[in-house]
Amino acid sequence: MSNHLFDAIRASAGAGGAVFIETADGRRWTYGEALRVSGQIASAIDVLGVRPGDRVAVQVEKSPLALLLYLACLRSGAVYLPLNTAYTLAELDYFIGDAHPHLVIVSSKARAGVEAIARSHGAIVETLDADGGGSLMELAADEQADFIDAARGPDDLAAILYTSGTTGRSKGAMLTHDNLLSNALALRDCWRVTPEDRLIHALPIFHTHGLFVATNVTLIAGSSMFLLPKFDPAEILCLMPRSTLMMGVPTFYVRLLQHEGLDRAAAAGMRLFVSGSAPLLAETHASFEERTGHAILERYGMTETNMNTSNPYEGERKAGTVGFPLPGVSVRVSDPATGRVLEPGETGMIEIKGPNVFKGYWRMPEKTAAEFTKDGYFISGDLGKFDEEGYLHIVGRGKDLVISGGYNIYPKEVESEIDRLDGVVESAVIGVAHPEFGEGVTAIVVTEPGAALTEKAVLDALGDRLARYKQPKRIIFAQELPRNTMGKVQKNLLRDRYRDLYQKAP
Ligand code: MCA
Ligand code: AMP
Repeated sequence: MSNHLFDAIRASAGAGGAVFIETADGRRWTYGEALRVSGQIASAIDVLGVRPGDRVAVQVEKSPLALLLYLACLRSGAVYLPLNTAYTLAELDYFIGDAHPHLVIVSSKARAGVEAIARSHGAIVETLDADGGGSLMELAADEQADFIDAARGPDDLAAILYTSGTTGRSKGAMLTHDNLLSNALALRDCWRVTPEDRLIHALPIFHTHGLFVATNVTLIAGSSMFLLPKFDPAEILCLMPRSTLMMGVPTFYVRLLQHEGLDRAAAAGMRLFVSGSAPLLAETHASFEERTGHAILERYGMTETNMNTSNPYEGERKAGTVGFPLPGVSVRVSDPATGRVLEPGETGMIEIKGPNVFKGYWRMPEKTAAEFTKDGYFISGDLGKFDEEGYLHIVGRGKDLVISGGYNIYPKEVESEIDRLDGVVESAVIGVAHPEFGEGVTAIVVTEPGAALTEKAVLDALGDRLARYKQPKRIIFAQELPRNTMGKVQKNLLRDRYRDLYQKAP
């Protein structure tokens, strides 16, 4: 019996004594220990009644055990469903109701709130805390480590990751064992990751970037990582002399550049800096190279497709581009109106096909069908063009999406929450250039005559409805929203009108 992804991880995990994870306090987890403990957790999950194909929803703080829980789910054949720790109970209710997990794992302090929601959807709850406490590890401690991994083929589901939906509600992207394995192998080879590498891991582990790109590549290369609970520039600068690799969103690099400790000496031992999840400004790329001597390598991916393209390891890492298609991945630019595949220099819809592309949206066959072309390419919603040298440039988004600090926010979801408030006629949520987060979520709100709504009142009302990063940085009240002759709100005009909102006065 084989388990497609975990067998490959096991084979590349290297000698049992090699270090997989080191935490800031110097605690080390070897690959041997990771195998043993993930086996115990897999046994505990089995005892709790989780069967292959069942979903296990996980909303826990980042920690080594949280990663071993992910491995345990792969081994038990469960479908791992990570959830942003910032999600409110209202948001959690939707995910649990939609995915119908058998088991929900949260921190001990969140248990009381989540229990009723889970029970109403027929799920059981266990706990896992950042310090290793909680009921799950109590159960696992009594279990054997020699768990027999469930048989899972390339096409079986390994994970569901929710992506924000253009129509408001999130869609669960179903990712298979081979989606994850093929991508990890391609990235390991492209970025020349070896057992000698040590990654600075400061990303959250509930999204593709921190969970699959950073963690799966480490596992499949048999390399090691410093696992940090969150991004802290001073801590990262301290770790650089003992590290070789870092992966981050553009905000990481903007914040590192604000730190006076960032210079050539600090980064001398580093081999590679990777950026993704949002556009890296060419000026950030240039400043970083000037300060450290390193050209950041930018790559492009999506939850639905994992990684699609990457700038080269050897050869020019062209600022403002996302490089070439990964081996085995086909990327094309098409005319959205006619479907004609465009020539270099022509801008159109970026479309993707390959072993990296997901199986579809959980229980949404029509939405899935709508996102693919007749010949099987996934329609990304990103607009781009290839240049004459074959580098892909992302020039805009065809989808109404705000990316703030690497997190995606769909305006419709925020607008729906604002529109339900008393005194609100309508609202438009846009992304406005922000020096630190790339884009800042901004709401333009039209109120009923005489309504006494204030910016603070709107923000307070959103407090327990939307995760913090989705909440507008500013609320602007307006008499009306600009509309075209079809009655559609002209967000481009609003983006233009408020484009300097977050720029500091010179
Ligand atoms: C925190 N805040 C934010 C964000 N993060 N606001 C908007 N956007 C954000 N991303 C708020 C906090 O709630 C707080 O608000 C204030 O900003 C300052 O918090 P701070 O502690 O400074 O923030 P932080 O904890 O340092 O977080 C910033 C961060 C973090 C490090 C950039 O957001 C982050 O780790 N982002 C990475 C996201 C990521 O991994 N994306 C990958 C998705 P207040 O003061 O009002 O309370 S995967 C993906 O996109 C695809 C597949 C791909 O290609 O990778
Ligand atoms: P997500 O839904 O979190 O998977 O985010 C995917 C989206 O992030 C893509 O469709 C792009 O719009 C954006 N994205 C990811 N990487 C990059 C990049 N390097 N440059 C520009 N946009 C990016």
